Amino acid sequence: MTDNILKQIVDRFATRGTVSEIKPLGEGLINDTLLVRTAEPDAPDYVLQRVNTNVFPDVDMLMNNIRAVTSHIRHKLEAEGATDIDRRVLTFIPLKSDPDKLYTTEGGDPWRLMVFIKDAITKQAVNPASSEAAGEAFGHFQAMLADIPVQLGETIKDFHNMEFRIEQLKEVMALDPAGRKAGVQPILDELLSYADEMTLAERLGREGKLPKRICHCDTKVNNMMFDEHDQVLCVIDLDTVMPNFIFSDYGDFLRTAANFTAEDDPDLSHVGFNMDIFKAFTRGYLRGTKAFLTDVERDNLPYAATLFPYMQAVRFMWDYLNGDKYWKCRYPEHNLDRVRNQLALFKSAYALKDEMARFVRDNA
Ligand code: GN1
Ligand code: MG
Repeated sequence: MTDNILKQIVDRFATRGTVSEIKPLGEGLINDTLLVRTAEPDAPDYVLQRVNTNVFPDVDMLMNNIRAVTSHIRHKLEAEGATDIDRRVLTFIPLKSDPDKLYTTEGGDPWRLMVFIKDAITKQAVNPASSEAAGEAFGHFQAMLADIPVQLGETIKDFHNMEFRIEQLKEVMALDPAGRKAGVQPILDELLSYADEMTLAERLGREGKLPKRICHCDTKVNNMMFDEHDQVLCVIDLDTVMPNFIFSDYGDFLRTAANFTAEDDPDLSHVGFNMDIFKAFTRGYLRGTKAFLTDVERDNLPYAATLFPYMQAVRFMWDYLNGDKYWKCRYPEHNLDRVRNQLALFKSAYALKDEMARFVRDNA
């Protein structure tokens, strides 16, 4: 895509300043993200993002959710008397032609623009101190959204529904479109042997023992911005904010932060569940969610810590068998390395469940 077309896209939005440079930003696996620099020192820089409509087919629903969430959080922060609000919640820019519209389809695909948060740090890994801050911040994020006055849409249907993810894997196994199944049969057998146990959340939900709350649903370490003092500024990447079991936000953070290595490290001797990160994050999360967490939710936090590496292994395997259509892959077996990594992380966490349960009990 040429700079000129990108500039035309940016020009649809009610921005300040003149664009001086547009360049790639970050490493998201789903949407394409660019940094838009402006020439004037007093004009903000922006983040331009193309929404992946294979993943998010209903862009109106998506942007309505995002508008509801960001304005609700902004009001909460104002009411709390928070300072530096522009760095603590994302600001999406409306179109010049329609102040109610937060995306353009100039050039064919949907694009949106938000203010680039200045002097913020994103991390691929955290230490115990920043982990505790993150736990409290995600708890606080859920608490702030507990009374959002609108019903949010499910931007990806059944996104963290473990029963659905198992069915999806079984479907692709039956079709085997890429002819890869025979080569990974032992891993499939191992994955599916945990299926009953790992679908506990859906059963508890059906029995009325587990509520759905507004969750972020992609609480990876790199979806959070920190300031120069290691304090969490804000949570980014709001596409998946939707009603879900709270396990989503708790479990997915630990999946990335408590792994001793990256989710695609092919060297499994590096993979393992870091209890120091678990303890720090859990302490922060229990503090941030004190006002609303139920006993069933709290007692199942160790299950949630195992659920997300498991779910991610199942999802990566689904994509591998399907011929790598969902996640960007840098080499042919990239998804399979991700599967092996997440399965190893799952087993490491699984072996620590009793220790986790003791910690949660003692710190509740
Ligand atoms: C995707 O876009 P990104 O990298 O934040 C995925 C997450 C996975 C993650 C694995 C909408 O997140 O659910 O955990 O990749 N998001 C979607 O790297 O599927
Ligand atoms: Mg991201």
